[in-house]
Amino acid sequence: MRTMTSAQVRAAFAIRLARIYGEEVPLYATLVEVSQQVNRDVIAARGAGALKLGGVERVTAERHGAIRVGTPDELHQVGRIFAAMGMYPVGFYDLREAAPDPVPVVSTAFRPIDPDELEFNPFRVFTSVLVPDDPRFFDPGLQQELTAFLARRQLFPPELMPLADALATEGELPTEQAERFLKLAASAFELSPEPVEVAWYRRLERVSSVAADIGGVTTTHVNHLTPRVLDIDELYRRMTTLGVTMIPSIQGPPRWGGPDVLLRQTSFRALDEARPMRFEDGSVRAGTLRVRFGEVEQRAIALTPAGRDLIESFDTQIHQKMRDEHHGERAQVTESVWRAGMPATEESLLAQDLGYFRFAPGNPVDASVQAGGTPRARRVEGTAISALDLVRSGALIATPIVYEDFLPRSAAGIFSSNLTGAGTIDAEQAGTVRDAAWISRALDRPVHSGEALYERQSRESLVKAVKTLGLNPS
Ligand code: OOG
Ligand code: NI
Repeated sequence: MRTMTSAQVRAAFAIRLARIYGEEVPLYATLVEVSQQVNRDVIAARGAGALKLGGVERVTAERHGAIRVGTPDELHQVGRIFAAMGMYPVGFYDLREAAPDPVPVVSTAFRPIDPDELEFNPFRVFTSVLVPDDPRFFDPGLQQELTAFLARRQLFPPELMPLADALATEGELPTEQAERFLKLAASAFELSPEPVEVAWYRRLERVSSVAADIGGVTTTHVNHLTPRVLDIDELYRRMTTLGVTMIPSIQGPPRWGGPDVLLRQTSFRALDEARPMRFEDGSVRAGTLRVRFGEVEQRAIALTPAGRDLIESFDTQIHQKMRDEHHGERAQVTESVWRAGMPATEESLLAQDLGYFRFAPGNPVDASVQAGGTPRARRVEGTAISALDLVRSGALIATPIVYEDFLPRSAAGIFSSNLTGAGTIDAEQAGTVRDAAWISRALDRPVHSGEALYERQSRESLVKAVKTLGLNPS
């Protein structure tokens, strides 16, 4: 009997969503095409070095999706669907705290957590859940109506859920059932032809256009699907040359002349999409909504908590400099702050334990390197062996671990740069408590920490490489 594994279903699901999204948002095809041209050019110019953060097949196929749901029950179902495809919740993002444009959602991302699974297909989905009972956004009357509206709808067909559970438990399904799962799961994220109830949608939109996108309709859809590009500045230039209106900036850490870090993202502006609308007199007419956009991203090395703290401190410095002095353009100030404070090479990121690396055995080892032990550099557990010394002697090869997660500030920036209106918020009220533990309870599964996963990958690769070299950590 032919079967499909969870990983194969994940890869196929990413392709199906791309087909759906590409038909719905034609400019997406241009974005993918330009991304792939840029990737080919970067690989031609930089060779293998361009691919140390992921092989060519991985990067070419790599996408992240973004979806938005309304209730803990819907989130729970989403968790089952993604578990079927080997995708698990990682990280917690509170977009309600995002200045200057708070959005009434909290989020996590579903993704593979095992390095081999990520290399096979790294498809991930940024998933937001509405907080309809947050009094800063919704008054008591609206809270009640919204909660009742959400409780009545069903996003996923009942036939899908047992298929999802079987695939999650078995790790594979007979091909026919896997195909059925794929069809049902993908079509749940297709844009619905059902008319939008205009009065209800507009009421929510006055609070937040994201609230309207989630709670204003009885279905859900992919909000965006994001390809990965190896040079996002070049992608931005080429899209602009083609006449596509991009958001004004690239979000995330700057390009500054040293190693790129974490994640940089940009997007083209949300476009008018035709949606049938039902008006209060009962008539249905063609209308337009503007909620979906085309995002693109460049991924780089994952930073340790110390590395994250360091670049946070740059933001404070940049802010102060822009305020206190006439330093000129923000881009120049940013670059000078980064150049002054950030180690200029990957090796120095390793030396100061600011970035995560995985290790592989290099040249046969010279025993003398075992003695040293450079301060702050990664140690082989239970020994005085320093990974840095082994790397410097050529005994170990260190490769940066790619950042697989999201950045709360960029996510907020992406949300807000595509909003149709400012929305309203009552800052005097206390927010409803939502945290990683809440998401974990709603999903009935643990929410992983990205940092813990990078840390484990780094440590395990180090122990293995050192054993291969015959250094046997105790
Ligand atoms: C999600 C926005 C966040 C990202 O890449 O940071 C996001 C949304 O608009 O639903 O996708
Ligand atoms: Ni995104």
